[in-house]
Amino acid sequence: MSNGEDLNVAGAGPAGDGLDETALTMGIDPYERNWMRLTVALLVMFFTTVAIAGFAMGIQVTGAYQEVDPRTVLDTEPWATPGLRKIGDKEYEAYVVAQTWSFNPSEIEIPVGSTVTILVTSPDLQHGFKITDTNVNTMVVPGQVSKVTYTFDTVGDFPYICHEYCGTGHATMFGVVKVVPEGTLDEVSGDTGGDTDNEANSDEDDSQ
Ligand SMILES: [Cu+2]
Repeated sequence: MSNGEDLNVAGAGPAGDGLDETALTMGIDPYERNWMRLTVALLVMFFTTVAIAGFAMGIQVTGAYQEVDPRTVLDTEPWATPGLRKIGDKEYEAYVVAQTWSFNPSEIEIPVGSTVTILVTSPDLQHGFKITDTNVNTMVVPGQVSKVTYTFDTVGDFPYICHEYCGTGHATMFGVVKVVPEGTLDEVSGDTGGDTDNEANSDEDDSQ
C-alpha cells in the first residue's frame, strides 16, 4: 500500500491502520454516534417528563387568564367587590386584589374539601401571590388576571403572601386561607365579599 491508501476513511477502500471500518456508519465515528444517540435519548426523556408533568399531573405555568384595564379595574365588577363567591357544592371563586400594600380580601374562609379558583389582579404594580404549603404560586401583573385552582383537603390556616418585592410595605402584604371543619361555616360567613351579588346569583340558580 502507498501512503495515500493508508489515509483512506470509511467507505473509500480497505481499512487503514487501526481504523475499524465496519464500525463506521455513513462515515460517523462510533464515539460521535453514541453521543448523538445519548443526546436524542435525553431530549426524548426531557420532552416526556415535561409532557407528563404538564398534561398528566397538571403542573403548568400560570399564564394571563384575562386582560383588564388596571386604571379602571377596581371600579368594575367583580373586582369592585373582591372576595369569595360560592359557585357550587364545595366550589368557590375567590377574586383577590393585590395592591400596595395589602390583599383584598385578607381572609378567605372555606370548608375543608373545597375547590377554590383564585383570580388575582393588581391595579398598580407587579405583585406575587403564594399560598404556603400549597403549589399555588403566581405572579400578579397589572392589566392581567392570574388564575389558579386548588383543592384544600386539610383543615388549617394557609397564609398567603406577596413574594415579589413591591416597595416599602411589601412585608405587610399577607392574608390567610382558613380551612375549617365541615359544618362550622355558616352561609353568611362563607361569603367574604359581594354579598348582594351572591344572593342574586343563588336566587337565579334556584329558579333554574
Ligand atoms: Cu410585594
